[in-house]
Formats: sequence, structure tokens, C-alpha cells
Amino acid sequence: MKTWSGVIAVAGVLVLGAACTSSGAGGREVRITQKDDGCTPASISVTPGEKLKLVVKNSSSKDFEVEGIEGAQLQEVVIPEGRTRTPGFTVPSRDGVYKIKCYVPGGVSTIIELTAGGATTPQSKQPDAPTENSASFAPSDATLNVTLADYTVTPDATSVKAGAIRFIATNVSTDAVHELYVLKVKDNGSLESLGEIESIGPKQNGSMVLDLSPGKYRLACFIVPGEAGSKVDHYQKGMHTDITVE
Ligand SMILES: [Cu+2]
Repeated sequence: MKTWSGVIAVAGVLVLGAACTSSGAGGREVRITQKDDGCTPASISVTPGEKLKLVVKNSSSKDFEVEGIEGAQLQEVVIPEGRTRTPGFTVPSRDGVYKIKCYVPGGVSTIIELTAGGATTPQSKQPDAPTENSASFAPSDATLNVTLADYTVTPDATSVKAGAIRFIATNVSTDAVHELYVLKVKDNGSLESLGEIESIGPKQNGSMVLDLSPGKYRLACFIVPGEAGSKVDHYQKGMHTDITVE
């Protein structure tokens, strides 16, 4: 019995994979659909080294983003409400499970697992190096120190002068990975991601410089269950706070 249910489960995944994909120039097309309750499919069977063309359609009423996490090399792409974007993704050449996070900042999220080869266990975790982007930073520019804890985001000031602002994020957690997103809070309340320091390990820090105009901004961590070993949604747990740029 156990063997048969396993075979049926595998066959189901293959049928799903075939149903939502087709071949085309620029890689095999894999369709991902975003709705108000999340993204589908949640799992995709791929071949090591395969080139994919992700056809990401946003059928929801919010702006979605997709990006690779835990080492998957897919740059963040914003898919505005009602639009379609087609980022390419090359599956790494070794068997493994590669994760793409499909989400609304501060809202729903789905982790789409791309399983390459016969892997049944996730690839070894490879956190991204902390972002260091200080090229445009001058000593006279403002610095905002941000403390990330389980599960709070605490800047050392709630207002900063407009211009180049250096964000230095320190994760004081003893065991959890956190990240720092800086988002513009638009007039209609929606969020636009402007920059991020990803995958800051326990007791680690990272920095980035952003040029910000006056307005309201949100500092947030968007790690969700299944990402970086987390069992909880950090944003929902309270990992966000707003600052004013004047
Ligand atoms: Cu966090």
C-alpha cells in the first residue's frame, strides 16, 4: 500500500508539471499564477541545468513580487496588479530543491519549490552574503542603525533627513535568520520595495545605502514559514515599523 500511494503521489506531480508548462524559445515555459490567496503551483518538477522561462501572471488586486531565496539565483521581480512578467531562471546543475518566494510585501506568500532530479531533501543552506553597497556613501550622510530581534525591528531614530541614508542592520537573535526590507508606504497604503539586506544570520550584520526622498517608509522582515528554517511569519509576528524621511 505504502509503495502504491508513493507512486501515485509522484505521478500526480508529473501530471501537474506537464499541465502547466510548454516548450518555447528562451527556455521551457513554466506558468505561475498569483491570486489574492497566494501563488500556484506550489511545486514544480525540473531537470538539473534546465533553462526556464517563468511566465508569472498576476491575477490579484495587489502588486506581487517573486524572488529566489536560500541561494536560488532569481533576482527580485515586481509584477504589478493585472500584469505578467517573464523572468528567466536556470536550474543549478545539481539535484536539489530550489525555492522561489512569491508574495505581496506584508501580505500573502507562497514558497514555490522547484525539485531538480530525485532530491527529497532541501539543498544545503547558503545564505546570501550581506549586501554592501557603499559606493555612493559620504561620511556626512545619515546612518540609521536597525536592530533585528525575534520578532521586532527597532531603528535608533524614527525620522531621518532625506538623501543618502546608510542602513546598518544588526541581527541580535541567537538562532533566527532575519532580513531588512525598506519599503515606501504609498498614499494608498500599498508598499513598494526599495532595497533589502537579505539573510542576516544570528549575530550578523549587513548594510546598504538608499537615496530616499521625504515620505513615509516601512522597515520590515518578510521571512515566512519554510524560509531559512523559520516556522513563523516574521512580519505577522510584528517585524515591522515605520519611519519618516524629512
Ligand atoms: Cu525576521
